[in-house]
Amino acid sequence: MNRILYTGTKNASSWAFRAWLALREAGIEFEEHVVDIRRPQRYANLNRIAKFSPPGAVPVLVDDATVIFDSLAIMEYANDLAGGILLPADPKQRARARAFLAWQHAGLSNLCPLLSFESAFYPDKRDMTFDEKHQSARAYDCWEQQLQESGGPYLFGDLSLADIALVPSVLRLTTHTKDMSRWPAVQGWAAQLLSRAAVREWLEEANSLPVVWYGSYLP
Ligand SMILES: N[C@@H](CCC(=O)N[C@@H](CS)C(=O)NCC(=O)O)C(=O)O
Repeated sequence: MNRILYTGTKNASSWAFRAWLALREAGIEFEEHVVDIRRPQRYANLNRIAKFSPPGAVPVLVDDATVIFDSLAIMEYANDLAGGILLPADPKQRARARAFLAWQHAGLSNLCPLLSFESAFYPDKRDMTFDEKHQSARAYDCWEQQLQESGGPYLFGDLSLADIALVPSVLRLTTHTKDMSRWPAVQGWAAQLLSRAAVREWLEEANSLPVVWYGSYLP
């Protein structure tokens, strides 16, 4: 077996985090190669990735001769290798879980570009804009309802790819939201997700790195 996951700088690559986490939660063995995606070395490093992976981005999973170059595809592959344990067995619930994955993959109502993953690690957080508050409240309402329907502790009862895909967003949104009291189930779910061993392992390393600052963070 020769399975290599090319990931990114741990406080700067939410897509790599999702793929890495899905493989870890699925119990799949892999070798990890961290690609430094901070500027300016980002360009040379990603050019090297582009030699074997068309988008020239991370994450990429190279499983023997097979190159899987998108976080969502890697997550689904991790689930397949683990016999489907990371998606609900019921087809309707599985489709709902995939809808959550797709929403996240498409940028979560444009919240991800506004509040970058990097910003989750800034020691001082700016106030959210009106639009960010509105969009994040919409996401929280939806997660709250889903958690109430399933009874938790995760969105579909057991941990699934839907929860895993949302970890980076949960981190960046909850660290910017001053009052979560309207969403008690989301608060419990977020605490449970962020305390998982694999999540803590990634975040411990991410927190030890110098922050990756973007001037565009300030409105
Ligand atoms: N849709 C891709 C997005 C991957 C992505 O944008 N990765 C960033 C790092 S988190 C990257 O490598 N960007 C380089 C680029 O797009 O030039 C996925 O889900 O894997």
